[in-house]
Parts: sequence; C-alpha cells; structure tokens
Amino acid sequence: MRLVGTDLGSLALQSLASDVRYYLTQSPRQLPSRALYDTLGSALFDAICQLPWYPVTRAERRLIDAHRAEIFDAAAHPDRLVELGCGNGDKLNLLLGPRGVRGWRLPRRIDLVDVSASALSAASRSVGEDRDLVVVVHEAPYEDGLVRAADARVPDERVGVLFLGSNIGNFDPPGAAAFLATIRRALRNGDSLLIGADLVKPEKELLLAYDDPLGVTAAFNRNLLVRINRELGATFDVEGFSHRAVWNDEASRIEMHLVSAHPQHVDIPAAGLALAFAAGETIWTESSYKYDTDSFDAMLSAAGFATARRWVDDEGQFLLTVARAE
Ligand code: AVI
Repeated sequence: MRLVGTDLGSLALQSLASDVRYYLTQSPRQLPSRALYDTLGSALFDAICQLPWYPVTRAERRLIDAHRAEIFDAAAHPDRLVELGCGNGDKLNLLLGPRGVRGWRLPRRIDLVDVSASALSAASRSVGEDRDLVVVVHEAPYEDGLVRAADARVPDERVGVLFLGSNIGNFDPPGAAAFLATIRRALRNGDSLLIGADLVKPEKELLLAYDDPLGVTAAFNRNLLVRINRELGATFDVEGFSHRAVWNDEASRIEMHLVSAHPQHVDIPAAGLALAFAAGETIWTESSYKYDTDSFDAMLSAAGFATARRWVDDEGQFLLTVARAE
C-alpha cells in the first residue's frame, strides 16, 4: 500500500463557526448533521452501526457480501474507486473482499473522502493493508473531495463512486437531487455509482433505530453540543438538552432534535452568538430520509444515471443500486 495525504489533520474551525452562526439563528433553530462527526461523534456513530435496533449497516453489509462479484460486473470493473463518506472503511473493505482471493479485477487506486480525520486515518490503514493499492485521503466535504479525485484521474481510467450507508438520506430531496447531479458531472459516460438507500419501514422500528434503549443515539446527538462547547467556547448545559426522534410521515423522514429542558442562555463566543432558549425549544440536528425502490430509481434517472442492477435484502430493509453514468 502507498498512502498519499491531502490535508489530513486540518479541520476547518471557521466553517463550524459559520455553520453554527447561520443554522442556529434559523427558525426553527438547526445545526447541520455533518457537524455530528468529530472524533467522538464518529466513534458513537460506529457504535450505532452495531446496535441491534439500527438495521441499516447490517442490511447493507449483507447485500455487499452476497453480491460483491455482481457489483463489480455491473460497475464494469472500475480502475479507481472514490468513496464519499468512507467512515472507518468497513464497507469498502467488505466490497474489496478477503485479501488474496480474486474473483474480480480490483481497482488500482482508492480515493477516500471524509470530514473526519480520525475516520480517514482508520480507513486508509485498514483498506490499504496488504493490498496492492494506492490510497489517497481527502479530509474534505464530499463535493470538494470528489472534484479533487476526479481532477486526478488519468485518461481512459474508469471511475466508480461509492456513496453507501444511506448517507444520501441525510440530504433533503432538492439537496439529494443536486448532489447526485454533482456526482454525475464529475463522471464520464460508463463510470458508475454504487449507492445504498434505507427503505421506508414501520414507524415503531424507525423510532427504535433512532432512539435506542441504550441511549447511544442520544449521546451521538448531544455530543454535538459537547463539540460546540469545546471547539467554539460555547456554554451549552449539555444535561439541559434531551434527544428526540420523530417520524415525519409526509416528508418520509426521521428527524433528530435536541430539546431544551428549561429556559437557558447560551454564549457561543467564536460564532459571535448569545442565545436565549425557551423551555421545550428545539434544535433540529438531522433528517434521515427513507425511500421506496421506484422513487429512488427515478431520482437517479433524473440525475443522469441508469440503474444497471439493484438488490433489496430479504427483509425489505435496504436498497443497494449500481447506476451507470449515461
Ligand atoms: C450517516 N447516516 C446515514 C445515519 C442515518 O441513519 O441517517 C446517521 C444516524 N443518525 C442517527 N443514527 C444514525
């Protein structure tokens, strides 16, 4: 393995401050879900993926494991893979398959894109270990990392983008459409996108997945305040906010909120804010959209992709699609 780094170790504090300044002063108050993933937030998210009540990761892993060779066939065997939001690299490792076993041609270069430096260093180590690959890391938002990876492509190289874990579900519908179009613009005809999407399921199951009995998702949500206190010198009383998950049927999304238990005043010096929270006032921290297979296909098609193959697990929990840029 050869590891090439771009930016590893530098996180944009100003961009957190400007996000906080903008989103916390909206009505209703919000924070962007990308800010959930500092080092502790990434570790808590990895723990969520292990929870018996959170089926997303297990369902997707089962599909990747069962269909690895067909996935590479449907994607026409890319020379370069670009994973957007690689997390700890687990899913990519699974896709590449056991070391030393060859039923398909492996890509020669992997670009890992994530906003979490800790996730990138874990992913680059595990993906590159004992494999004949060049691994390049981009500590960057998806779009910037994608552009850097696409700019570095060599002529005749076929690119496969991976966008797994139903990360697409954290965009609102116009944002998802725009983001898929951005991916398409970075690709050439014949390149591919492997994308995972969580499917609509009964409300009770969704609420358990996003408000688990161990309180790990609550900790993941409240850690956002811990992060803002630490990085921006804020004075959030973390115990004065509780986690709430809500299923919004009309919008087909789970929402995560933080709810202020009592009236409180919060200073956020690095964002230039002094805020008053009423009892019961909320901060909306995440939306997680859930899909059906046909509407998901339609969204891909509107962005300039044709579905080459798609798989749904036996329990009907999760959709994995290989789409070709056309
Ligand atoms: C990363 N993303 C797809 C997760 C989701 O399911 O929306 C984040 C998450 N939030 C709470 N639990 C998991």
